[in-house]
Amino acid sequence: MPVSNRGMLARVLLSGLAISRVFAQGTTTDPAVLDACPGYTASNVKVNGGTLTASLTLAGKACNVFGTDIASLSLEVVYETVNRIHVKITDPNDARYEVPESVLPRPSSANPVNPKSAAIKFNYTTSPFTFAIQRTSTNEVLFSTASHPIIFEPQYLRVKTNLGANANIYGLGEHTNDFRLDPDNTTLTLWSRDAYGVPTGTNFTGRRGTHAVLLLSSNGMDIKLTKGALEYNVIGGVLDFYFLAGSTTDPTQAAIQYAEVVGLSAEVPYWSFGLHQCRFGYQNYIDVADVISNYSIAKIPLETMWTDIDYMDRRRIFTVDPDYFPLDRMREIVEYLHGQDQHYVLMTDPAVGYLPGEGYGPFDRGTAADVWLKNANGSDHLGLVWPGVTVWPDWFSPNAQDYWNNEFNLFYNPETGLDIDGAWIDMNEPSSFCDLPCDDPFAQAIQQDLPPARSTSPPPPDAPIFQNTPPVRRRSLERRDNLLTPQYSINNAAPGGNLSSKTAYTDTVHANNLTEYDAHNLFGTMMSVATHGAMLARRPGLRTLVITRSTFVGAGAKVGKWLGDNFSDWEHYRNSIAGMLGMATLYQVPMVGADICGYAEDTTDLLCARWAMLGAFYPFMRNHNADTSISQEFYRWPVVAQAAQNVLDIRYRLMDYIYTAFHTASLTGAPVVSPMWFKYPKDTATYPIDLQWFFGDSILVSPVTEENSTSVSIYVPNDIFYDFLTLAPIQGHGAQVQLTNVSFTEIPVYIKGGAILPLRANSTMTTAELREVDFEFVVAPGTDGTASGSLYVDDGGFNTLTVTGSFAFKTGVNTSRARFLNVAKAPSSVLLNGAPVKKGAVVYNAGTKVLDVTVGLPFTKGFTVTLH
Ligand code: MIG
Repeated sequence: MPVSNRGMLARVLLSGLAISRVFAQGTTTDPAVLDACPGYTASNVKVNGGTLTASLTLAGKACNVFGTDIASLSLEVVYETVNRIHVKITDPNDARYEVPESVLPRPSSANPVNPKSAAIKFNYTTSPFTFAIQRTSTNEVLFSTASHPIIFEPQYLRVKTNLGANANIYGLGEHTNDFRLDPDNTTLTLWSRDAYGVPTGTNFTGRRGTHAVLLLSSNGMDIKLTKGALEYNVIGGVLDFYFLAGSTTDPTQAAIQYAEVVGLSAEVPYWSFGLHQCRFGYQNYIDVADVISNYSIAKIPLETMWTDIDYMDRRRIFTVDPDYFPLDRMREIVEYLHGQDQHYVLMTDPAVGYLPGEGYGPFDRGTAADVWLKNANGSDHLGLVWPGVTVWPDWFSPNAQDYWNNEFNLFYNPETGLDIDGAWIDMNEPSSFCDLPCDDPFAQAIQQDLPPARSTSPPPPDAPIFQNTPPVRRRSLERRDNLLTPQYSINNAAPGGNLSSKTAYTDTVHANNLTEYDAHNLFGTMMSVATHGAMLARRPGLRTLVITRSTFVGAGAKVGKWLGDNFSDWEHYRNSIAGMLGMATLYQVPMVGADICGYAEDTTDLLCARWAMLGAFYPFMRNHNADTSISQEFYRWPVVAQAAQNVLDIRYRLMDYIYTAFHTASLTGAPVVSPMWFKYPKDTATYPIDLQWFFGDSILVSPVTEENSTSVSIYVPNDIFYDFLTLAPIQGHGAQVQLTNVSFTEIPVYIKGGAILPLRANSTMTTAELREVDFEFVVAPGTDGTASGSLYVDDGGFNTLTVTGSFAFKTGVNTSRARFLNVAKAPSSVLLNGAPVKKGAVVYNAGTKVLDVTVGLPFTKGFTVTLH
């Protein structure tokens, strides 16, 4: 495990926000005891085309490890597509919890395919009942319960599959492990907590192909990888598996098939690929305005300014502090930003101050609409968050969306409030500061000094800002289960390990009678969906950006996320890559990034410089910082400013390339970033690599990964690449290559042979301006001498559909030039659309082998260049 417990312990105590196994409380069980359970016998097997059903009956004396074994179960297997088998085991006598369709709509299983045509097969034995998934083309067994009986109890389900030795396993939720998981000794616990958001996608690959498995469950679970096996230990719900065939040649297919189950990812606005600046701890409106000015003065393209909870009055959502962040001055800032084609994002937390009788509208209106999460006795469930004692919206309440829309409309109102362009949502695990037993949150609010007093005096209300800035352009539920402390205790890392630790109590009840025990892991995604809806409602037709901390399966269909509270250290710099790949490559949450330069503790100039450059190849690029850390805006150190300028020049020129990748992903599910093995699946040396990755299909990023170092050993597959800056060819040999003298203002970036890149000819200070810049096309032939690429252009998400149904956008831009790489010698003639080009329109560089041909035609017109 890359998370070193000892190192983390001090930090956990300091901040309480790291991912750590220090507090591990999970149940360990002798595997022999579980394997001695009786399992089930299948009977009454009925096969009807692509559907199989059976009854499962307990095959012997109950083992009752963590409750009572359920005597009879039903099995349903559906070949939903040629690549997907859905296997579901439920209790016919008890409607157990399942992830609601309203949260994750399932793909249809109404038209099963003929198993004969399927890429994977469901094989089974009846006595004992075991099942296996087998790849048709190779006979490889991908999943098999043989020799590990299924255990199915009210609050404990166990499925264990054998794996080959040294299996290549990726995924299993949000974590900070290596991208390739240690197959012999890994436990991943899926229970969202502050510092631990959780989807349940699981992918694994083998040398003979890549397939994927999704156990669709929002119940808490431990997934254990032990030598030769993968074991799910789940504390409720049903067994709801999707097996995806993936492909023997192209791992991307597994991601695409996963998208068919969980939904395609959302497109985000063009502007959201610009640079975002945030921090916790901007003291007042002058601070915020100064940062905007300073970016402009430093000529670093700040696209979007953010403000954290600091702006709130006593940390109450939907308010501004009248002295520190007065509304009129904040409106001035937003107006200024919009006037410069820049954007603004504010934090909204889910917890609402519990303030009866104080005239706090968000609380009073929520109470009137009866939207709060309830205790089993019907009273409001109280938590403790930033404003002190709080209630939480129950996203299952029929009134929750209207309530949230209305609050967004009132507070984020363009005429009277703060006209934000995107939303940032946090603390939605949901997180609570209340220590168990949380029986007097009011006393704890006093003890914990919530809301905290401000440590600075208020600024003058009328300070001049933006002076030196050059303009840029109810219910109680009968349930026998133990909802607070089930017998099987997952390895929850919150203090004490209790399920309710630092979150809402797991026996609280939602409007549809679901308990938080089952629905806990859905909270962040449900808040995401509601917030996305509220943003669309207040600006109909405008695509928006919502960035959340906690996610569940399917979240990417609406929102993006950041990777939570990291540290300003090299380990987190490195493991952010695996974190991004998990979300963007595997889970279909492509708009993702870590806090650049690090969140907790103090960054350094060299770490921040390197991180600015690494983070420019996260899809979501945001510098964010904790309240007690030193300032780390990119202009604070010359080396960081230079690094940021250099890399933003690359990122902005690539803007339409990555925008195209997002568009394609939203249509097909093809990932926007990939680990190396996705592109070179036959090359086993790529399987563990998680310090290099592909940004889009063709940009290989290989950052320096060690402190104070100017060298890095990178793997270059057996393929042709081109240096992004010089465009010179580099032949890879499937070997490590040592790069030296990589200065603190550069990052190694290569173009994979075979690509045509649509680049903007130069970068700009805003994305709005960028859209006026001409394109140039870089033709980077692969080893076979061919290249292809794609470019999607629209209005950037600003307009809605026009009446005729086509996007209204215009490009006044031209194609300035075409750049041909790896041209062995200067051609004797160059034709543009059949006619010889003027002298001076062709420039050949024998050193780099780059041939530039001036095109100068309207971008919307196609053209042909012929070289002889
Ligand atoms: O308890 O809003 O992860 O990004 O700056 C901390 C303050 C609450 C946690 C988020 C972080 C944010 C901070 N929040």
